[in-house]
Amino acid sequence: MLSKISPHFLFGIFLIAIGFSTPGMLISQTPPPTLDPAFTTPFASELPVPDVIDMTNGGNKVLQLRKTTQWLGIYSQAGTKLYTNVYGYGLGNNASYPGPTIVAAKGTPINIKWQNKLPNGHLMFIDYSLHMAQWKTNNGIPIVTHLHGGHVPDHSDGNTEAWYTRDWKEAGPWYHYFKATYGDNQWYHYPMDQEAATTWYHDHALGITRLNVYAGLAGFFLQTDANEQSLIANGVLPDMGYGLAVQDRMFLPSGMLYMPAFGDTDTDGCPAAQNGNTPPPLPFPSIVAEFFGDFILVNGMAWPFQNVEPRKYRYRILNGSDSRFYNFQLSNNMDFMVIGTDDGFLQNPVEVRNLLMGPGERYDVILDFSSYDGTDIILQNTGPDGPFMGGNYNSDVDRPTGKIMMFKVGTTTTAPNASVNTLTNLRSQPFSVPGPVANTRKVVLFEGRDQFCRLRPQLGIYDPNSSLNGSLLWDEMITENPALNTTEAWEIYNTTGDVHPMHLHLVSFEIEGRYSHSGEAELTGTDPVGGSKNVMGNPGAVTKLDDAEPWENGPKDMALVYPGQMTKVIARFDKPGAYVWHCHILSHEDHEMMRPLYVGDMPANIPHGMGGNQAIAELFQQMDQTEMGQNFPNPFADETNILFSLPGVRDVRLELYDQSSNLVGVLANGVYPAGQHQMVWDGKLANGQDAPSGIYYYKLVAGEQIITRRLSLVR
Ligand SMILES: [Cu+2]
Repeated sequence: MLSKISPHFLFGIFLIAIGFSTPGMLISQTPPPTLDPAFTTPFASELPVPDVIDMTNGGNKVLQLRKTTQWLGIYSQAGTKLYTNVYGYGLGNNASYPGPTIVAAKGTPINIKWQNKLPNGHLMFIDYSLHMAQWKTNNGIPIVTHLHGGHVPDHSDGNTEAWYTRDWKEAGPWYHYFKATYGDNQWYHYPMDQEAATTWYHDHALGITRLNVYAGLAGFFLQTDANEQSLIANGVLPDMGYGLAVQDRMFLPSGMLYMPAFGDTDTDGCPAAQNGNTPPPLPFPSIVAEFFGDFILVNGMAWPFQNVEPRKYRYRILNGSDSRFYNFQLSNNMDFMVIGTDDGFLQNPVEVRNLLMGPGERYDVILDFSSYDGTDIILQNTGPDGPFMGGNYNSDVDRPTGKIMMFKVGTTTTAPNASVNTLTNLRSQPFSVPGPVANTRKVVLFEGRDQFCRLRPQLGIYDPNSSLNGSLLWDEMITENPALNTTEAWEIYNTTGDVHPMHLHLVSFEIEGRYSHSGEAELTGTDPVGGSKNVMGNPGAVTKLDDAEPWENGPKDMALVYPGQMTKVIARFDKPGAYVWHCHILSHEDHEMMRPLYVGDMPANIPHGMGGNQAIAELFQQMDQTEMGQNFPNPFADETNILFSLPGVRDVRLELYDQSSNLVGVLANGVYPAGQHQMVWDGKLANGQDAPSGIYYYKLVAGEQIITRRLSLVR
């Protein structure tokens, strides 16, 4: 590994360029310093409650996706509030992160137009080497909104390849297909034909889902029905409850969102590194195998508190994080009373001391504060700051990520206590998916290496008689094709060392149980892009280990699949068309751990497998998406860092201007390779003297592209 730090002096300005990415050279890059979570005192900011858009009477709404600036409860070392640029959803100009909570009722269909108003230049660094949405840089950012847990027609599901840029200027292949097939495809139709559920909407654009969600594109969509309304009206449940969207994040010292973009590689088991070959250089910026932030946000606020009364409260907890599993517990050792799973109620509430949640999962819980007048109760997390491999985790609750939020219990009540208890019937009969099971399929989770030797999780099939047996890329031939209006059992085999939270679109499934199996991944060669092709060896006779956990016995669209195990789910596929299934670790989903799911007869003209993989190498060369972040720290006194990223070799000039548009310095001038580059300005003018306090502009000219940003020097 080679670490290259090249000091240059241009017009007397000191700059450092870190991390040149030159073809054929191995790279070591130095990540920028990040904001220390210790500067933010936990439980000092109130829990935000997103605005509610009540659509229980039906109708149409236009929600706009916009860039906005929001205070996420974080502080600088000096104790000042830091503001953060985020993406949000909202009515008109009122974008917020998380987006407003949509409430709609069974039997009353609604329509939503998700209007993309995001500007050019993503908040996060983009890895163009992934299989991803292909758009031109001056048309905004591709987005597509998926209603997670929604039972909706395929044209309104938010298919990952039905993305579109600002004002539908450009769109993905499935957008065009739906438009050609169904006519207008700007309005999404939600038929509201499912039971009360804690669904949520979030971005799903191919290859940048993790970045769009990280930047803020998520919100609750609560579906209600007559049963739930009667439980509330009769005082069994308190009300519709509070959504708690739990997400981990990292920040730069300026308050800017940060996600590591330095890929890690290890050539063991890498097809491209075999036979003495040198693997291609890692792309920069690069996706990381998994992401774990050091700040915990609930509803977009770092470690908030909520004032509550000594009575029962209802919470819809969402793990909206990229990769982090939480093992929630309460500091006073009280139980969570689980009343519902992802997509509906349990038959009877189940009390648990610990609540394990993988990314994408929701649990509907009651917290009973009745006997805790005047106490502070902390929602804690004993889950790991790394990949979750199952087993019992007991990580320190005193670390920053061991704390989530605080409930401050008052001493008086203004509302009657709800009557719900473990004997309450929340639904007329236990949830089960109607049979008979018409087909059982064996699908497999793999971990291999991509063409750059990066760890790459994948899905695939176990079918030794098929030429497609083994791991499959996103755009290889569709293998999951249930017949319309049939029930299937999916046996999901895990051959990796990690737990993967698996999500199926369209359906609410039943977790039938978990089994042991003997199938192990075997590397058999190279896939169409030069990564590894694995197959699963004979799984042997499977042995049932357990039924679904008691708190999982409701309608689910997420299933945790443990290492060395098979999880069996039963689902009914009752709407035709194109859907997907994937791991909900967003960094896995964006890196090939997603596959199409087509229900019913497949038309010949569907746009799947239209050369996306063949185009990756070309795309990486062609994409002209230069990016430059906000300098950090900002404001600054001594020195500040400016990061920019180039999609290819570019002629670059980074100029510095004062408020009167006088050129006061040049921070970079020359031909720079593809990748991320970091410049440092030491606050000195060309003559070596300290620049005066004030506003300055830094302007990046990279080939045809110009990006200008503002910085502030305060001495
Ligand atoms: Cu995964």
